[in-house]
Amino acid sequence: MTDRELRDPPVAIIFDLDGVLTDTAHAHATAWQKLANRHHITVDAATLDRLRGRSRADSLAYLLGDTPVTNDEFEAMLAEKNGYYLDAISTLTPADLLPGAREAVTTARTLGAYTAVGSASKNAALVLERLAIAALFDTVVDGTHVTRAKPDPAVFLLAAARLTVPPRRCAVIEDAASGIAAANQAGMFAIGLGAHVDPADCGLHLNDLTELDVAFVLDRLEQTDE
Ligand code: B16
Ligand code: MG
Repeated sequence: MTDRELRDPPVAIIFDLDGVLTDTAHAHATAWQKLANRHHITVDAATLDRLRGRSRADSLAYLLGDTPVTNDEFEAMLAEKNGYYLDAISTLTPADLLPGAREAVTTARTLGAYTAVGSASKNAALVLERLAIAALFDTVVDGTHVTRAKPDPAVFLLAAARLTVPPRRCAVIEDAASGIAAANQAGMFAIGLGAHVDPADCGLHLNDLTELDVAFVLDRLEQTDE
């Protein structure tokens, strides 16, 4: 899997994608807003915030609430929202990596950790390719690989299993409450970024990735066996 020197016992940092490595969280919110406007669904900032990190289908079900739609209408709305999202990210380039993102991943690798992406998005491979960062991850688990979405821990547990690193020696970096809940449920060290997570739910809370002390996190993961 890798030719660099890895720590023994092995440790891993699992990065969420949207809102952690790049600001596509904003593009998702704009796409949901467009869909809502076109279908006369009322949506406010608090509702959009609750969609953060959740799968496309879970998000639409939440937006619709009790509004009855057929399966075909539901699928058509999912496709419509994804069309708006794909339009919004059509100009994505490596310049759209968030501050500190590339440094955090490369430092983790230099210091001997496995690196992974754990995203709910079915567009994760496309986004990583546009950011030109896919090669910096030992494994990528996304919405095409799991059926149960965050806050279910499946996406993070599959990443840990692929890397053969026990969950207690994995850290997860997340911008969404649903992702922090998934990390805690997985028994991983939950690092929350920004204003959309409750610091009380996080093992560590930072404003953004420029504040991340990777060496501190890796040392802490190693000590979970002591
Ligand atoms: P898609 P993450 C999540 O990605 C987004 O935060 C969330 O807003 C989106 O609904 C979900 O992916 C599904 O994305 O429609 O592209 O399949 O934050 O888990 O990287
Ligand atoms: Mg996210």
